Amino acid sequence: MVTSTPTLEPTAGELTFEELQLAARNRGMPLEALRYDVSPAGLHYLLIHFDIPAVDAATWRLKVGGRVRNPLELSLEQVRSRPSQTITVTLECAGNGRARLSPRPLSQPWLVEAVSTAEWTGTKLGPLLEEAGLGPDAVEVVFTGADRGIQGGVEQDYARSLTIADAMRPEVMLVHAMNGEPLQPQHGFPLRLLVPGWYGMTSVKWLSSIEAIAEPFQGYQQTPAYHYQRDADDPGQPVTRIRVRALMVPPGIPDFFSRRRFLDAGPIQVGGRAWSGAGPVARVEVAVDGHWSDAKLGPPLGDFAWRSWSFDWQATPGEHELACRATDAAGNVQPSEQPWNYQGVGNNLIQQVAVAVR
Ligand SMILES: Nc1nc2c(c(=O)[nH]1)N[C@H]1C(S)=C(S)[C@@H](COP(=O)(O)O)O[C@H]1N2
Ligand SMILES: [Mo]
Repeated sequence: MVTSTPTLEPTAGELTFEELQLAARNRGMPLEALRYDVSPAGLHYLLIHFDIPAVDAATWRLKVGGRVRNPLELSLEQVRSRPSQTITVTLECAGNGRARLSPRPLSQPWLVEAVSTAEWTGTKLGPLLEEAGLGPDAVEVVFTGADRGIQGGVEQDYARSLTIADAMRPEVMLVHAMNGEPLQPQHGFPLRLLVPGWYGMTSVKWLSSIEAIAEPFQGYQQTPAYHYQRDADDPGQPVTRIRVRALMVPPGIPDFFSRRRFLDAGPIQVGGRAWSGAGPVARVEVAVDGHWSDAKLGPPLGDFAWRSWSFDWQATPGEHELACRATDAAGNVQPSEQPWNYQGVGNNLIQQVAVAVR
């Protein structure tokens, strides 16, 4: 085990060079791409903790082992020839919105653009685990990627676990294709886990092994990472499902440097997407200068995909503030004040967009 960067305390200071370095590697989805039902693969956001690993598809094998009766070793061809399904799934990074927290946890400094939707093709995980035959003492399944690095002073392969019950859910898949093409290197080629409805960290890329274990997994990315903590000493609660959120396609045209929005007076349709990992989106509202009205919901794209919404606005000259907020079927609604937590995860503050109407 190597010790490098110690735990980083949140800062109220200027953006650091290290954050810029992460932001330049891990792109967000430009918000104008909220207009697509399915994000073109080249616009899908990216979050890569370490380096994109070099994987040779010809020699790559998926190992399924640990507390199982029949350990398996599968080639990519064997995985691809299993029963296949394609589902449209919205992924969002748990750190989305982190950059606006104050003090700001030092990590990937997302504003709000760490969300995208793709059509993922692969095979259900459950039947594969049944073939391997989970032992009676198995309580969790650990998914390990081929990428290795150091975080929080701990050298590690990127790894996360799911309980057996979560791993057996019918929507949990091993996916080898995105938008009808083999996975691109940055999205986990040749195979990744996909856990619809959960924040992105759960969908382990560059999958190399699946291991059933008899005790809850204690790897770095499981704990302490991805917990809602008050401070460094708080064990916190694990981050799981995506919190409800709506975002809008930025209206009008931007100023190059500030990204401030300008538009012409008259009728304009404001629109965007809304999603939740806790059930379908039930309602989206738009506020113009603090006055809320219901937006129109578009057709659902699937149980785990964002939903479009639109709102007709008669734009009048002057400065205006637009906002949008979503409510899911479970009754969760976005907060109007920024909640804070030590890792800066699970932020779903209502988005506000200032526009100048001419
Ligand atoms: N092996 C591995 N899997 C990983 C990651 C990683 O760094 N390594 N990042 C996770 C995080 S934090 C997110 S948000 C999603 C991002 O998936 P994408 O880059 O395909 O959008 O992948 C997850 N899976
Ligand atoms: Mo993430």
